[in-house]
Amino acid sequence: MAEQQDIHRASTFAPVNIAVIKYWGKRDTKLNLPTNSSLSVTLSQDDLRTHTTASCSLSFTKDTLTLNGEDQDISGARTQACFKELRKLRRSVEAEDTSAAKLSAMGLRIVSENNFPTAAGLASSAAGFAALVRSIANLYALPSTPTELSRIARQGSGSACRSLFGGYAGWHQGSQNDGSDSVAYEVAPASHWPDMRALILVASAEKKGVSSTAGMQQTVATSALFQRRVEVIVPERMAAMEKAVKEKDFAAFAQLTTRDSNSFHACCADTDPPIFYMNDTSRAAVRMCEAINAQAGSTICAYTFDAGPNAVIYYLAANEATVAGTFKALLGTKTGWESEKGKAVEAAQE
Ligand code: 2P0
Repeated sequence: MAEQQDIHRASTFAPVNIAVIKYWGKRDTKLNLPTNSSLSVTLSQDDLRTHTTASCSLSFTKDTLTLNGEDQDISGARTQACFKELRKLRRSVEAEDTSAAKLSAMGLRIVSENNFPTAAGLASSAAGFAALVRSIANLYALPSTPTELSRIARQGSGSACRSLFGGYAGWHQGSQNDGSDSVAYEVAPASHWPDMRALILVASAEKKGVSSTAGMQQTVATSALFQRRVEVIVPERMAAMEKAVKEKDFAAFAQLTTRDSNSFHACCADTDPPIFYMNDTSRAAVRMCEAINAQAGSTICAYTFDAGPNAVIYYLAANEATVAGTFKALLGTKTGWESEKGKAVEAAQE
């Protein structure tokens, strides 16, 4: 009988993050170095997250990755860059401690499960690469901080670097050509502003038409609005957004969030050929948000849209009944909001 080889294993969860100051555009497509800094809110792990188990063994003859039970192609440069960087760090651990098992030389088996629609504009790659990197870092017992891991996860998918942090996370665009300073950082932990809530309205669970990766570089190459966005608008908004989060100023947070979403989608429309991620259903959510705020006489909800038609509505727990209640009352009666499964996912931040 063949000798049973040891299997080493580690698991982790990584949450979805939804940007309130958007990342859109790269100055280096290989390293995923962005043209502007960004800031996001990490959603509760219970509701939208990737669970990943990384294992390695001498009996694994090659690296493999399955997502929701399906084998994935891992030959792409992004996944390979993550594997390579993590193995390099493990090799330094093994060089320092010669009694440490030679895990870096073993095949890796990665098994991931998302509990939300993949690539439907719900930042699935963010949670996916964050979970992949952290599970392998745990498996390799690397002494790395979330910031160090964010540098690696960024190479998998830009927005993934922010999913290494809970709560309110920023991503410095950085200025170094090697990407060493293009890392995520904590703006504030979730406990700082725990009553923030996000309601996710799934307008479509279909895969998006133009991928973020391709779309953003079309914008960089062709949009005239884009220059002003990265040079003036985003730097000002990053500072204002950090202040709004630190001061727990919801009205300022909301105004910056909606304006930045609209600025991002305006740059998409200004791309040649134009890119449209929002649809009529998305625009109905914008109007609904405005109507709720007008009725309340103050800003109690904010919308934001990523590279897809699904809306994310931010509000505070005290306004749950007014904001989430109004949206939920309309779900099921208004066509268009239901995904194939008729689902609106509510994600409460911890
Ligand atoms: C964001 N998005 O900040 C923005 C807002 C979409 C709209 O990050 O090429 O999947 O893998 O670095 O991270 C989507 O871009 O792109 C994204 P890659 P990614 O969340």
